[in-house]
Amino acid sequence: MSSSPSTESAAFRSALDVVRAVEPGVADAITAELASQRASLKLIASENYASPAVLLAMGNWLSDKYAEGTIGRRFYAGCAQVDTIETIGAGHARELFGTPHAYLQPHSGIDANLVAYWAILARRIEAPALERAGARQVNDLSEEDWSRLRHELGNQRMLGMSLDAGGHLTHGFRPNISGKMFDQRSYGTDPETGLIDYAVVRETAREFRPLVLVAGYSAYPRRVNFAVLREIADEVGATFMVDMAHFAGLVAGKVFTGDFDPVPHAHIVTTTTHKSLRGPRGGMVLCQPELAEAVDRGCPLVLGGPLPNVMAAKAVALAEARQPSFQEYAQRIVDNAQALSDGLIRRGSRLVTGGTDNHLVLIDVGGYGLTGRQAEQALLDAGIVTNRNAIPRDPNGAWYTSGIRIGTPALTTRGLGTAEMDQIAGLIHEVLSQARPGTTSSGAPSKATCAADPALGDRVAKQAAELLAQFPLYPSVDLG
Ligand code: DSN
Repeated sequence: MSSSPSTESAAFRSALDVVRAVEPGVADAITAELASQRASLKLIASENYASPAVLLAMGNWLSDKYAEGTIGRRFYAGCAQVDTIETIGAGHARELFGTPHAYLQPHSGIDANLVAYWAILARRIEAPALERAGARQVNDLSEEDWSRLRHELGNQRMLGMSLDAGGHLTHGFRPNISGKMFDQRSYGTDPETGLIDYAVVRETAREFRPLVLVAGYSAYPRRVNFAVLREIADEVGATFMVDMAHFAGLVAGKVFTGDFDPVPHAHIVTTTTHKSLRGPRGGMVLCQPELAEAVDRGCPLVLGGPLPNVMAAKAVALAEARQPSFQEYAQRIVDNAQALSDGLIRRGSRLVTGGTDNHLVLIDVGGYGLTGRQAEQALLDAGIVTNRNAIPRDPNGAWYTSGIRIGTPALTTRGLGTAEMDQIAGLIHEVLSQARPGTTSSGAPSKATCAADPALGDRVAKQAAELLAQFPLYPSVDLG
């Protein structure tokens, strides 16, 4: 059952009136944010629009409650309602993903990954060390055993996808904490096809023998065969972890099934809840029973106190994702990404891997003679919101980059379809083919600036606005 437009408008208006009475600047910024989101052609692959029910579940007194610990085992009294909410949310997650255990407390995808790494280390390194020493917990260890265990915990190996191939910072990128917690090595993609070469992953795993094999991506436009990766993990004795933050909605919506669904293949799966899954900003961990106890200790051993109001919103979003309409939505995300990709290729764009089979497309803007930073700016000036992203073996590095990553979850929520995606491909191509690399104030070439025709930018922005006007965002919310 869904609420009526007038109820939703009244709810948001009343909430804003209450905020405005205390700090009008904040109420005005919230109102302006809705106007800005309504006016933007949002192609950021990691963003979406949560439903009014999800948004409203977050704004209440659940926010006041401390609830460290886990369901039925808290470090604070008075957590009955938080237990109820976390139980409902975890139940939805278990049913939706077909997983034995779900942990809703991580505040973000990075936090979820840290909880997972901690749980793997706790289970595979700490628990056997305690057993060997006849100790119940680390505080019982002798100084010598504790020192040996700390050394062991700090010297385990991780094999993950490299950042420039589309992996995430937390998959062992050296500057990130994951690259410092673990002795890490990366697998990339094939220079010809741009695809993961499973034979190379196998070879690297055999040689490196990681404790943890990580799969998942934030900028890889293809499906991943998790069955093959699990086989590799088993062969070398690694725990197989999948970070499905980007494509959780495609798993929930049964677009990725069989070998391409990570849940039956991985020992542990992490995700955000706000990308293609369309919930509140936050994270979640799903795992096999042997890791459940260690995962549940995530707070307070890794995380700060859980946010019960956000867990309430996660529970609402997971209930929404169990509706049959979510499966249609997930399929439309991929149909739209493929229409966008086809439209770009037809017009001459160079795409990493030559297309997509998920929710994102990675344009190699070197084909337009631009850096990612220049392309991002030219598109923004034309009302198209994207983000620059490194491409495999990027000649411009991680800051300027040579790629533009675009994704369809948000515009699909808004109702745009494949015909509109083709129009958008036309607008993107037009802007990028007209933009030229800029110069610094002294006239030297600049990787950061671009020279674009303002009249073209204005015309494309107008066309984008006309397109968006046909697909109102939050049509049930009228702030007056
Ligand atoms: N920031 C997310 C993304 O845009 O993919 C990943 O952390």
